[in-house]
Amino acid sequence: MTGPEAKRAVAREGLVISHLGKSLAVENGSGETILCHTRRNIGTVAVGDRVLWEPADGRLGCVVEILERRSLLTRPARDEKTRPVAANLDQILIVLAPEPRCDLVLVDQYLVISENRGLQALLVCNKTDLPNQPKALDQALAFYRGIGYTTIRVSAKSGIGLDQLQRELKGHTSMLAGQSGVGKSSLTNALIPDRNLRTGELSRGTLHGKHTTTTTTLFHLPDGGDLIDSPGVAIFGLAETTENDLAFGYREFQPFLGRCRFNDCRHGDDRGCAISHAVQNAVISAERYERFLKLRDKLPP
Ligand SMILES: Nc1nc2c(ncn2[C@@H]2O[C@H](COP(=O)(O)OP(=O)(O)O)[C@@H](O)[C@H]2O)c(=O)[nH]1
Ligand SMILES: [Mg+2]
Ligand SMILES: [Zn+2]
Repeated sequence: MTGPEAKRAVAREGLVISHLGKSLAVENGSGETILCHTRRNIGTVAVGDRVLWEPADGRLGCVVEILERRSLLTRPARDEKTRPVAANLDQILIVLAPEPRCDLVLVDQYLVISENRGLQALLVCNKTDLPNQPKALDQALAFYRGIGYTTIRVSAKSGIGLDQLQRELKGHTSMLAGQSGVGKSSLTNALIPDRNLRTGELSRGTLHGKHTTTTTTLFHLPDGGDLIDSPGVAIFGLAETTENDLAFGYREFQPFLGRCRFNDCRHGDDRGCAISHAVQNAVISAERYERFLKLRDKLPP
């Protein structure tokens, strides 16, 4: 056999669990990790991708095909328009904490992406062991619960709430999202005790000695399900989001969409806007609406 025939004969399935420089760590059917390079022209491989790979020299391999994706999260990139971050997710865990101070515009942004990609979103409030729990954070959580999101209070440090979190993760591929320092890597550590991940130090970090997750990595949870931890704040942006997507991403706006006087309503000070009318009647939260307008004005043209 020659050409594609021969290649197909030895290609096998694997799961991409992380990027290591220019290589990929691919897990085979027996749970072993094979360092792979990627054949050119197959597109950019993401953590969570199911792929076909072929053995190369020694313990190395070559990824030859990306199998069909259930979902794909991307982030803005300099040269390309976007870059894939994680594939085949079905759930996003938005992690909040008393410190660093909670950025609700960022929370809304994650929720907009979740709504538009059909991903479940869970709000996880970490560091509940700290004595000082800001009232604003509790109020924000109560608000999101009120519009139908599941919220969980946990502590990676004391272990509070981790059993409930584990139940929510079972059977899903979930990704941790949230500002740097909220405790994403600490939660990964706590959920996967036999992994010794390095977590950042908010207070003790020095400029260069700061340990943080340096690469997006997929972990298998002991009770079932997979968890992806990724460094950085803007793990995914609104690069591919239109104004319509944004309004749809505010789930409590959905019943009002299509009811504005004008088809091209931007839901600002437009006449006959059903959304701003709902805000005036306190059916939609004014603060959420303010954040919607803020994000609307930040969307790329
Ligand atoms: N008190 C307390 N501190 C925590 C908790 N989880 C994480 N931290 C601390 O918060 C800092 C940032 O944690 P890290 O996991 O690196 O955050 P990441 O940037 O989101 O991955 C570290 O100093 C952790 O020790 C928690 O549940 N309670
Ligand atoms: Mg981290
Ligand atoms: Zn409108």
